[in-house]
Amino acid sequence: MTTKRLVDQITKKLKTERGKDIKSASNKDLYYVITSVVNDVVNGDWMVTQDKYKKKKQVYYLSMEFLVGRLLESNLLNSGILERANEALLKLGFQPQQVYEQEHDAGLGNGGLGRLAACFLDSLASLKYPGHGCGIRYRYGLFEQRIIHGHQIELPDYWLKEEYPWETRKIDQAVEIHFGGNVHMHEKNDGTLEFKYENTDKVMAVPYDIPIIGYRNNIVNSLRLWSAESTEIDTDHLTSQTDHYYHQLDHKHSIEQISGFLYPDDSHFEGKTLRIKQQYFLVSASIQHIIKEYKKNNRRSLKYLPDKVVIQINDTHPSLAIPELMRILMDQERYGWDEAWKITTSVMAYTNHTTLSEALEKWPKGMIKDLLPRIYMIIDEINERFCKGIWFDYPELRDKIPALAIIADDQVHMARLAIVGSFSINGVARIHTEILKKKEMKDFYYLFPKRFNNKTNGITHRRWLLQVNPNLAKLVTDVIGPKWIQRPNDLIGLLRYTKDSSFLEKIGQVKNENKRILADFIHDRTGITIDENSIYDIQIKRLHEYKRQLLNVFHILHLYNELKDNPSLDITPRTFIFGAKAAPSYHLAKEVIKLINQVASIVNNDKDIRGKLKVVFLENYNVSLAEKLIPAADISEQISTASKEASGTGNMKMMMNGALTVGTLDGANIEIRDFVGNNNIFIFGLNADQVLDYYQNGGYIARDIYNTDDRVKRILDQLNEGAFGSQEIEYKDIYYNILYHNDPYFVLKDFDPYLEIHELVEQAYRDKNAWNAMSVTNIAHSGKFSSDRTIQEYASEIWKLKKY
Ligand code: 4GP
Repeated sequence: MTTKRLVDQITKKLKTERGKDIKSASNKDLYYVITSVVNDVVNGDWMVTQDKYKKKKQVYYLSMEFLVGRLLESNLLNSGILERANEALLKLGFQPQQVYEQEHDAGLGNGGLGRLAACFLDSLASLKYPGHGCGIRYRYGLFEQRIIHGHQIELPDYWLKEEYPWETRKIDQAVEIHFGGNVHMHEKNDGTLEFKYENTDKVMAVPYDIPIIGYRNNIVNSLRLWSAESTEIDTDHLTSQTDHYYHQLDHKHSIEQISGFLYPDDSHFEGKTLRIKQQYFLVSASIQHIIKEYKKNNRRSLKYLPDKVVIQINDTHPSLAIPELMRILMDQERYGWDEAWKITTSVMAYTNHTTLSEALEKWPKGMIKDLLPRIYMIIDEINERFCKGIWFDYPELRDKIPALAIIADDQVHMARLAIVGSFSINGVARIHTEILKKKEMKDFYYLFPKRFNNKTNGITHRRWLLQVNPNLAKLVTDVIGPKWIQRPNDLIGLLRYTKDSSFLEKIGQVKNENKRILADFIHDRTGITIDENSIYDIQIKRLHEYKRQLLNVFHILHLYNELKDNPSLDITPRTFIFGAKAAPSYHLAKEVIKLINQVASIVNNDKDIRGKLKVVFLENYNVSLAEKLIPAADISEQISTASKEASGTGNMKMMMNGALTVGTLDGANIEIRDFVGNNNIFIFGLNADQVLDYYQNGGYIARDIYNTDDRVKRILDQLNEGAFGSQEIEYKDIYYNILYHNDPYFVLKDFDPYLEIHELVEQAYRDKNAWNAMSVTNIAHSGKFSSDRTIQEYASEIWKLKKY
């Protein structure tokens, strides 16, 4: 499509679809019209793709979260018309970015796990793999964060207020889900058992499909999001009994609640009934759909389902898929237990995303029994058989049965269910998988060694380099050609330019330009003026104690104290930028947000500091904000307590954009270090073995550091005494957590090494040429962290999937 044709189409659609001409059209009108152009281009390919996939093996990625963000720009990019769309918009007198920003972020995820799912969809389609997402169409996405007087306030994110032009409602493919009721079992003449369900609550799951467009390959996969609606209202009772009418309306409302909102917890378990309803709703709808599709496309029995279908369970949230598939195979399709179990365990694969104990899903067994009686019976039987198997086949593990059983202490342990019912169990970075095997899931690894495998995470380089950093992408293409876009590993070709000073200078210029753009944005948003020549030191991620935003704040406070003592101290100016949402009920995390904001207002307004330090907390961190920040980062803060961050993916996005990592030996930082080498990354602090050893054997006393390190004492006392609070605001809880709960995340222990590494950062930054060379080395190695590599590994090693 030429630019001219595009201009014509836009003007025509403005008239026919929006009733406007170009003079009266708004950015919003243009947004809808261009979306419509993309949909026209894509719809044909979508049909053809689905048709072509019919005979292929397909993967279904079941996830409670898909954090897709905005889609227009990336859809234009993938369908190969971004440049012309930009030209057309400019010609018509519109700023492309302003038009793309009309789209509301689809915030249907919390953080890493949800964003990973979105990157995976992009890679599946771009690599021509038959793979689809199945999730929930929450009416409210992750809350919108406001900072008021330094405090986080949560507002509902009603992202569907305006029409969402990417989705298509498919009412004809709705399915019914049953909750509650009772199960009747009776023996049939042939001696087999039959299960009938009575008095269940029926919920209709209505699918909304979103196209997932492959990169310039005419492939369009689907993201299917289920919405909960009530089934037909029973009209017999409507007029005769008003009570009944109100009862029905209440009932309708409670059903719609199932897809009402996303739980705002990241790496944290909240055992609410509504949450388990959401989980079962997702898996039951998806599995019914998968079986229908299989039957439509294959004329063979479900015995062969594993040849055509693989289901990836994204964390334990969708692990009821295991008993649900068993239920359908046995109660509807009349398979016996053994055969059903064989099919199920050949279809299911499970990814673990965290070892944090507070994230472990454990449901009270009574809750599952009441809500999903038949599912409970099946889980009970899976458990019985599993425990018996251990008793007879692994007598050496008999003592451990209570710690392995799926139902224990009156609770259903979802990770155990997922492990027992899946043929593959993977962690998301090398160290994480090793911790699963050697520690968290040690006995399961002993039982099922072949099931465990590692798949280090990745990010889509199309969105996270090509789209968000066009100037860098162009510069890269200028020197190594465009092949890296299809084969991100080719970025390694950049290594040849790490000594080319004219190239390094250009890399520096691109970064400076991105920093300038960000400075303007920050000024517009917050009124804060930042020094474009300062080091942009960025930490953007969910707020969690283990991610240690607090360590970063301690560093800032230390620099502040030093400058107060000696205002003429010669330091390279720094801008510390944060973006982070805390779960609404996570008190300590919210305290840290308050602290960051308070430190920001003190530091930024202190004349003694003379602008050498600036602290910026950007509210409402989401995918779109990340897209603005990442291209401008000099330093990427990845400072989790070693052993706690399963992988991280922000670390990958930042390195791909030339930021240097300040990080612990945790998650994927280790693999980044292995590739770029110690000289191109700033590693500090305890390693995972040391941390785990302290947890197990003790030996760390936070108070000793407080007593011996004056810098630490000063900072903690300032927190405790309200030195940063105007009046009553103090940070006692943070103070107590460190000194009285012995600093569970080793902030004090890693404080000194962290300061030291930051001194090295500062020295390194003074030599721009050398800095840029390090930056290029990081970009060069970032291809290994493309989600194309990750998906390729899943496809060949777990899913056994062929490309279309
Ligand atoms: C996150 C992990 O914390 C992060 O390290 C990892 O990169 C990401 O999953 C994707 O694998 N976990 C979650 C969660 O988001 O909710 O458990």
